[in-house]
Order: sequence, then structure tokens, then C-alpha cells
Amino acid sequence: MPRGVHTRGMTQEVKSILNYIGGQFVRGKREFPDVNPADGTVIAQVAEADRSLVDDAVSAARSALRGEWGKLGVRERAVRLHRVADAVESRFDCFVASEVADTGKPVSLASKLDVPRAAANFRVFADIIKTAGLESFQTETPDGKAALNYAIRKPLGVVGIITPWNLPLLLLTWKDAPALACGNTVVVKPSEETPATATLLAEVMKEAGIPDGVYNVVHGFGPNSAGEFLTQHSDVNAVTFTGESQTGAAIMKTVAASVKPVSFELGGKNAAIVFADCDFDEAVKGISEAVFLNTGQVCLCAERVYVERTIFDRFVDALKRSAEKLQIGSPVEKSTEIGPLISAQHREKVLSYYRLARAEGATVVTGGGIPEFGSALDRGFYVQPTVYTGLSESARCVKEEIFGPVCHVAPFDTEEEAVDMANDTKYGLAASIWTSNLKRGHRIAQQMNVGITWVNCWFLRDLRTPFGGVGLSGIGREGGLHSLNFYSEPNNICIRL
Ligand code: NAD
Ligand code: 6OD
Repeated sequence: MPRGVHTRGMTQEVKSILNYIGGQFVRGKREFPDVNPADGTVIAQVAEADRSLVDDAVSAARSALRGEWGKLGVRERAVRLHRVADAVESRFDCFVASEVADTGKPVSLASKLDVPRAAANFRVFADIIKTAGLESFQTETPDGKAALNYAIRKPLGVVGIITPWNLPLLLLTWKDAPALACGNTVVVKPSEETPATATLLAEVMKEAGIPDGVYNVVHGFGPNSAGEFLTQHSDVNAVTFTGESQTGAAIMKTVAASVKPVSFELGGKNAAIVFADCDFDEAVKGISEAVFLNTGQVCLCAERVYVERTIFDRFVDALKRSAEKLQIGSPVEKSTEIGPLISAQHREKVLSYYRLARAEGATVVTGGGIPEFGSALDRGFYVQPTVYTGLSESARCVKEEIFGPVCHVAPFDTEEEAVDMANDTKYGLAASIWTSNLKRGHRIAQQMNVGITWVNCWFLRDLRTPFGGVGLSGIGREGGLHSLNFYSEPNNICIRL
């Protein structure tokens, strides 16, 4: 049987990455290159799905609903999803190597975050679906008798899943696992920048006994390519998307014609608020992680840091030292903490904000340029971890999502001022608050216009909790029962007794 991704261990000689349709690995009429961001080398050719391959994938997904998968009970679906998790874990090194080569993220991060979370996503939703109940009501009828109302969960049908490049496997499985747990079939369109792990997951699905057609992968781009063909498709019942807010808006227009339900996890311009009474060292460590993790390419990253004036200078100095200590280098080195950005194009975007910050009058506390290695890494898409101060709250660098290893730090004098500045954004994904006064932590958390607020921590996840944003940061919530509620239709049954 042809394998979808041809790899040779950790050295990553990936040759070709194929679509996966109806249980078959399929080439396309065209290919595009998959580039390693650490040195700019082409590591694979990716088979692009044209409209007819997307049609094939959707019809394979539709047929699979009528086959074995559609007849499986919840318990057996859960068993298979646990097998998928087992298979991800048994190919742990292969997933890590593929994710590292595609994204340039440090091997330490992929091993600690991305791949374990992929397995956890399958396990958590396999378990939740087994115990998730729905309402029932005993109803009094006008003639003094009774009726029983109860709701059951039905799959939506074929779900289109479109994902970005920053946490490719984590975010794909975050949607794929609950969609399958609810009994749907899926067609996944991973980012063109990071196609490998979606196809590797196809191999795992086969090994784990997920029937052909239940999980399909189409590779390609957005507009006028696989992404748009999938969202336009009249036989796709729902679209779940993670990516930029502007892309969400484009997808919303496309799906409007067929009134498909959507779940959108979009961009952010997240604030962190640091009070003078915080545990100083913990706050510096936490903010450093919130700004620089994954080279700042996490939608939850803090790009705006507000610090109480009495500790402002000391905090900025400590954050500068923390940024300068970060180990920038080859993603495959175990000690590396900062890898490259995803692409030359994205680096140009981040550097354009570095230039803009200066033009807008920022003080460069640290960074603001490109590191030099004197090796092949100079062909990679690296930028320096960067901290600015001195910008006005209306500066574009304070308002627009940059999605790189960069933050602006500003002082505040009162709680009200901090809350107002943090909330003064069109986005509303996440916030973090750093204080040892828990009453204040609660009080401020409740005033944040976001979907997720962390107090004295950041990106600490419990997969049962609601996840999503307000404003430009998204529509809907996923996580725990919220995911099940999106990926299934309740069907109410009323029985006259
Ligand atoms: P992107 O929007 O450019 O691309 C995401 C996906 O959408 C890709 O697969 C792309 O091919 C596809 N796409 C693009 N245009 C499309 C179209 N018209 N129709 C259908 N599909 C289309 O995002 P990105 O650059 O890959 O990711 C970075 C962005 O994602 C950042 O803004 C970040 O904040 C956001 N993000 C948000 C979350 C969250 O949970 N809120 C998580 C991760 C990333
Ligand atoms: O942890 C998650 O479930 C999640 N959706 C994280 C998103 C991170 C954004 O880059």
C-alpha cells in the first residue's frame, strides 16, 4: 500500500506528500513545494487537490456516512479514537520530526506540546462522547396528560476542516477528534505551509481501523484552490476553521450561499496585565513564554503587556534579559528555544512591523532585526525576539496582530486604566493577569472582553473548557461539550404518553 508521506526517520528526507481520499493516497495534476523554514530547503513536493479531487473527497466522506462508520455505536467509535491516539503515540518521533521540519518549531516544543496534544485530543473527546447527555423534559399537555421530550445527538454529516500552520497537528486534531467522536466524516485542508502531519495522520487512521472515507485530506491553497473548493461545496454540511480573521470573513461569505454552520477560531492581539504585587520572577517567566513561545506564532500570545508603573522599569529590564537569554537556533537541536518564522513571506510581514514600530516612535528595548549564524541557518526565516516600549495606544503596532516574537510594554497607574487599555481592541481571544491579589484577579478577569482569561498562568489548558474568541477573534466555542454541540445536531423527540 502506498504511504502518504515518505520519511526516513529524524533526518527528514520527506519526498512527497499526498492527498488521502476514500482510503487511497492520491497524487494531483499539480504539485507545490514544502519548504523547511530553518534553511529554506525544499523538503517535499505536495500533491495539490484540484476541484475534482475535492469533489472526490467530499463524496468519499458522504459514502462513508452510509457505511460501517455510520452504523457504529458511540462506544465503538470511542474505542477507535483511542486506537488513533495509541497509533500517534507509537509514531511519536515521526510526527515530531515532520512537524519540526514543516514548521521550524523547536523539537523540544513539538515533543512537549504539539504531538502529545494530538493524542490527548483523541482521548479526551473519545471519553467525553461516552458520557455526554442531553436534556429531557416531562411536559404537561393541554388535556391534562403528559408527553416526554428528549433530545438525541446526530452527526452533522460531512465536516470541512481548514487549519493554519502554527500548530498544525494540534489544531487539526482539536477539530477532527470531536467531529469523528460525534459520528461525522471529515475532509481536512491543512495549511499549504505545513501539509505533512495531516497525511501522516491518514496512515495512522488506517492502522487504527478508521474506515476508508471517514478521514480525508486535500492539499492546496485558499482562494481558487482546495480551501475555497471545500468551503463552496454544496455537499459539505459544516465548516470549522482556524486562521486569520480576514480569511474567516472570506469563508463566511462563501458559506453564506448554502447556510452552513461555522465555527471560527481567529486572530488575536492579546493583552497581559502585570501588577506590582505579582510574583515578579514567575510573571517575567510567564510573560516571556506568552510572548515568545513558538516564535510568537500562537494565537494566544501576548503582544501587548501592561505593567504597573512602580515596577515598569525593573520589569522591562528583566523581560529584556529573559529575551536575550533565549536560545535561537536549529529546530532539531534539543536546546533550541526559538526557531524561525514559518516562511519568507511571513518574516517580511513581521519585519515590516519592526520597521513600522521605529517609524511610530518606539524605543527598541531588545531585538528588532535578524540574527546572524554564519551557517545554513542564515537562509532560514529567523527574526530576533523583540521588545518595544514608548508607543501610543493608537499605534498600528499596538492595534494589529503581528504574529511574531514581539511585544510592546506600556505602563499603567490604575486598575481601570489597565482594563480599558487591554479591552481597547477589535480582537478578543485571550488575556492574562499577573497578581498575588486573587480578589483583584477575579475582578479584572470578569471585565476582560475575551473568550479566555488566565490568572498567573498562560496557555494552561483543560480540554473540557470553552475555547474561542469574541469580536475579530472568532465565532462560537469549542472544547468539551461545546465541541460536541457544534459537531452534532440535537434532534428533539416528543412522545405523547
Ligand atoms: P490563514 O487564514 O492564512 O490560513 C489558514 C487556512 O485557511 C490555510 O489552510 C489556508 O490555506 C486556508 N485559506 C486561506 N484562504 C482561504 C479561503 N479563501 N477559503 C478557504 N480556505 C482558505 O492563517 P495562517 O496564516 O495559516 O495562520 C495564522 C493565523 O491564524 C493568525 O491570525 C492566528 O492568530 C490565527 N490562529 C488562530 C487560532 C485560534 O484558535 N483563535 C489558532 C491558530 C491560529
Ligand atoms: O489549545 C487549544 O485547544 C487551541 N485551540 C489552541 C490554539 C492556539 C492558537 O494558536
